[in-house]
Amino acid sequence: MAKSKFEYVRNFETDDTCLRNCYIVVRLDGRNFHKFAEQHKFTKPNDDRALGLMKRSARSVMEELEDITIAYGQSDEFSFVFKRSSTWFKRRASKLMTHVASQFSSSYVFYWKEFFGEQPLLYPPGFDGRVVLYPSNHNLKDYLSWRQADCHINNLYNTVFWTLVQRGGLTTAQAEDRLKGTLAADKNEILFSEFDINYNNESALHRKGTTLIWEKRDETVVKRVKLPNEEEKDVPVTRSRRRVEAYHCDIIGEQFWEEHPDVLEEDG
Ligand code: DGT
Ligand code: MG
Ligand code: MG
Ligand code: MG
Ligand code: MG
Repeated sequence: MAKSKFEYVRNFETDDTCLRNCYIVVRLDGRNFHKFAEQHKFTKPNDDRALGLMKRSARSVMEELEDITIAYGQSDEFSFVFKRSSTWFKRRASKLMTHVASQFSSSYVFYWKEFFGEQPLLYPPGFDGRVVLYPSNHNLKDYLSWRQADCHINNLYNTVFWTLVQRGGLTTAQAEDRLKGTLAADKNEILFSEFDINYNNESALHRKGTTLIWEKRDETVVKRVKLPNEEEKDVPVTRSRRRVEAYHCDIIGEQFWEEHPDVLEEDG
């Protein structure tokens, strides 16, 4: 077929193929969620409806898109890791990132009611996306550790801050002042000695964030089969099914990776 004289404009497209052998990480972050949380009356410091909706939307991303092996989320962000051998969309960064962002955003709106019930969604939320490549398992684990450490630091701060305000009767300015220059140990001590709260017993979802991975589970269903003699019989059929499982555990240490060796591919 003859090409039109306009065909050459294609050559203006830039090549954004991701380097081979690298894990492709797409991280999304809610746009101006400071305001979004205020307007939708998110509870402080953590709103389990909002976190549940983020997790549900991330699950939809993993189920609808190919080659994502692990996802990690906290607050208004989620990171998705494509396996290093993925050839989905020829590894084009813009295609991968925009598919993740749009699938996540539409899911966030689609599933809103499941988590917020009759409370209306007041305006369409948006999420930014970025792509980062990691060449080794070590780098990838450090990336995920960085996000989980961020979750920990913010959650410890927010937990003490809002406890001082909500239970201690401090103003937000006083709570801020009180926490200036404090270390993690000081914050734990305030919670423990003044409010009888052991931070380690707080919700794992809030302390550790959400990790999603694929897992194989055996599922047994009863099937009605026809025998050669035309009789019918119920027989149990066991199938191994892949499904997305959620964890709220430490992923900085080695234990998680030892228990889930299929998440990462061999280096080299
Ligand atoms: P950005 O990302 O630059 O467009 O601006 P923000 O406002 O989204 O800033 P970011 O992403 O650094 O911080 C996330 C905001 O979302 C932060 O202000 C707190 C809010 N947020 C996230 N999860 C919760 C929650 O469970 N409860 C409440 N009350 N706020 C939350
Ligand atoms: Mg930001
Ligand atoms: Mg944000
Ligand atoms: Mg954020
Ligand atoms: Mg098309």
